[in-house]
Amino acid sequence: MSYYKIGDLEQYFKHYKKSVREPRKFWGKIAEENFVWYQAWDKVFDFDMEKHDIKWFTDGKLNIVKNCIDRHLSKRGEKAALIFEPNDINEQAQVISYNELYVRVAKMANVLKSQGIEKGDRVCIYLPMIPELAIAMLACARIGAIHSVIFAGFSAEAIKTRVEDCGAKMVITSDGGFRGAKTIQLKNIVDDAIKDLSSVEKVLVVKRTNEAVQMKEGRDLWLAPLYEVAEESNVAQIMDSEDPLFILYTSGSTGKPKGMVHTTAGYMIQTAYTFNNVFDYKDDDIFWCTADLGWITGHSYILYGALLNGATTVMFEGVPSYPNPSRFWDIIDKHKVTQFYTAPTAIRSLMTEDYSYITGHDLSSLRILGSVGEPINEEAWHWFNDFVGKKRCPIVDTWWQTETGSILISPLANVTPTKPTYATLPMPGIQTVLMDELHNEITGNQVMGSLCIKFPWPSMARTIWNDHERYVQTYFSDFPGCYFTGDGALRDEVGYYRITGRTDDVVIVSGHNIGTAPIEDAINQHPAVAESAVVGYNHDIKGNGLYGFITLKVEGTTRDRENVKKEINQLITSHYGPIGKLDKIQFVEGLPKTRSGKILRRLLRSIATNRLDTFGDTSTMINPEVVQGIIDERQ
Ligand code: 6R9
Repeated sequence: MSYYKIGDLEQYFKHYKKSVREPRKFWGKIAEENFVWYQAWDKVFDFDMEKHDIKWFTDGKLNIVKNCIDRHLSKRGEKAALIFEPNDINEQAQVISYNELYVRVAKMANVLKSQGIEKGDRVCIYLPMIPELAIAMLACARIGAIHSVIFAGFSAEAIKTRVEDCGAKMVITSDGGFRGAKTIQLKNIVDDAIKDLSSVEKVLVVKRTNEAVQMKEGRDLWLAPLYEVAEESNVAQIMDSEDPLFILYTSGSTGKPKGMVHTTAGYMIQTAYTFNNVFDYKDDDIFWCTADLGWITGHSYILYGALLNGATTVMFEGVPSYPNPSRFWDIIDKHKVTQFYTAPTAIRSLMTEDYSYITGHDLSSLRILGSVGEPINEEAWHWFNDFVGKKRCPIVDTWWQTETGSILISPLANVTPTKPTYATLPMPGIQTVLMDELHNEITGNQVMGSLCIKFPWPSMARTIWNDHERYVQTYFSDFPGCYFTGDGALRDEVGYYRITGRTDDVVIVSGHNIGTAPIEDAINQHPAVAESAVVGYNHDIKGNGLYGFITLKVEGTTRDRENVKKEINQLITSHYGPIGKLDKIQFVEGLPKTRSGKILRRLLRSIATNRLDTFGDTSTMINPEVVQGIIDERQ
């Protein structure tokens, strides 16, 4: 019996049970039957939960890139691996076959080696969404270097913190990057970031925009001449199952960003497995995930999960609004995309555009839609379902984290019946539990609590780079014996999970615990509202009051604002109950967001509570320009 593919709901329950009762057998079989190894593992897992030392597939030897590329060559060498859609509609898309990808990765790997990069060295990659980004990641993995991708929208300060923390020996960047109508001068930003850092020996520069850049003698090298002369084949490095594959930084509510360390075998197996089942992958699919590769979603599903399955994956350099808001629909139509995986923030922004941007595009190739990054509000869910999926594509609302490596709670397309705003059921192998304030497990259904996982899973991050103590403190100290996700969730009458937001975002109003996501859901039903974020602030009578920051759709801005406020509170009362009514409402130009589209509620809370000194790490903010306006007009 094979456990790799789940065919129907009954089989899902069967596999789930098996994964809990006999995890060694379950994961062992998946690992054995679907991947190539140089040497088999000794134990499927080995945990020391005193030290939080977690190992999967001990002493196994493999290379993830051999699994992503080499083993596909005999069967699907000419199949498209990557489709690159450039920012500029006048530039031709590139289709890169598995054969070509092999050569490009091998050449890049040889360049890295020629510049002194060895197994275990850290390489930071600060590139726009161009094929070289994916190729550089794979080249690192091929030679055993640890990649750490830094999103190309980050500031010099954010790069500095990351490069310094991981002690990178090399930075790979480009002269510049195209993003919508803008050009960003990446090389200049890198120069600024690393001027005082001694660990960086080489900066490798890809040509993309032809910006003029300064090349520092002895440190900076253009990629092209080195790449030109590099050998077209490369023997992949033999890696241990637990050798680090990459470090990816994620920001916490306090302190510097955390360098989450993912290792080789467990990450490989679970990203491949979840890609295949969540998106009901079939051989001829064209998979498009709109995330940036600098985000965990890009790592696991644009790149590794997709290539491990021999899939065709689309990489888009630009933004949804350029040259106009029909760009996403253009791309789906042009490349005949079958799976479209995006974020609620993108859906909400496209929803505010005229429907005519969608009509005229043939979206009939679509089979499956996906959402990730934030709770998807009900209105966005329905719009996605009705107008993009035309009510015939299942929506997989996938819940997971940088730390979890792969999707942990999600419907399986064409297997799990969906329910708007619910991430539904845990993946096989994932033992989700809800905990109360006294740290006891809450059993039964129709309950709410802190979402924890009580058994390790293969793709979980193993540590925080250089700070194992912080790893233990952050994830394993709140609920002893369990991994704490930081999110709250409710479990409905059939056992489906709905994520209610970060538990930091729970507000206690007059003694009632209020998750902000369902209130935002109600607010977003208002026809004039584009987006909303609700946070708590100190209130003399209620303990905490609710403060709503709201952006209006263009047509909403002409309405009488006092009326809109009243209607919003009426909506909350009827959908949620009067306890959720907002005490303060502020209409704002934009909500502060992270690069992956998450609303920075922490920052809004600081503004609402008048504590402007508690902003914390804001290096991941994509639109700092909106903050001052919000502060100036705060109520
Ligand atoms: C993959 C990713 C993780 C946090 C997570 C949660 C929120 C992600 C979600 C979701 C509700 C979903 N989140 N997916 N909330 N429903 N489908 O986003 O990783 O950037 O580390 O963020 O995002 O709060 O804890 P990351």
